[in-house]
Amino acid sequence: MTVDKSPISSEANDIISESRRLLAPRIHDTTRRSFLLKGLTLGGISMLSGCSLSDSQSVESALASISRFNDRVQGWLFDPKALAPVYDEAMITRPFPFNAFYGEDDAPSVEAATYRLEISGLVADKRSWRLEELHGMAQTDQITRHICVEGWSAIGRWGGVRFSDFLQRIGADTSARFVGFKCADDYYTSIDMATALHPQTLLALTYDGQTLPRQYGFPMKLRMPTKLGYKNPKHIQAIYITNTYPGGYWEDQGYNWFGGS
Ligand SMILES: Nc1nc2c(c(=O)[nH]1)N[C@H]1C(S)=C(S)[C@@H](COP(=O)(O)O)O[C@H]1N2
Ligand SMILES: [Mo]
Repeated sequence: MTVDKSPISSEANDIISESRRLLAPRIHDTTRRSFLLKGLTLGGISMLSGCSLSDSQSVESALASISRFNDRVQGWLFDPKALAPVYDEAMITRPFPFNAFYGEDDAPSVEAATYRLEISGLVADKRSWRLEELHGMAQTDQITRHICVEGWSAIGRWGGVRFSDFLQRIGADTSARFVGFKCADDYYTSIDMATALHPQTLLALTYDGQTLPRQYGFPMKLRMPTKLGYKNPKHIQAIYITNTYPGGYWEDQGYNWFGGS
């Protein structure tokens, strides 16, 4: 038998290390991690969840409680200052892949002129926003890799308003736990406040220097290179700040809620 010893391309290496970073919580303190994870035997699980694991319903609620536990550990390990890699313009994937829970032709068409971004929950200023007002705020651009759990990744360039600037502008209670998103296609998701405030989290209005195309999320998407694809909502219509767990379209079907590094 021959073993292929050819070096992995730097592109493949990048994808592997970035996926690893996104899928596994980054470990800064190994003692803390092993302390937390060693206890996760079946006995520990039943203690954690208060379930006897004797029927499928209690197994299911035990698993749900592990998932919540994982979210808490990941949130705790999230490093609010660590930056995701950025790439050169030459590395942008063309054409950029489309994905949604429906086909590309069914992506919603949102009317720019009548569009209003609705704001609710724990914020001082709940007035809605017109697109021109968002374009009037300071804009920034970044080239980052989008990783989808369906097994593909692609590099793209998104531009828009730093989400932390926006949250500050609307007087969001940044001590709240969650930011929730409702989309024009009935997709929905939510993120932790630490990621909402991360410097690379963008309220993206453009793709590759152009108005965000319809299928990629017009009029805006939240772009987070620290999170997996399904956490990045397109066609955002409403944003709300809350302490009540909002879940998400895929998250409610079993995908990990934290979904990132
Ligand atoms: N509104 C909305 N946002 C969504 C989705 C969706 O179906 N609807 N799919 C998610 C998933 S699973 C992925 S991989 C990315 C795909 O974004 P893209 O079309 O720009 O590649 O959008 C995410 N955000
Ligand atoms: Mo995805």
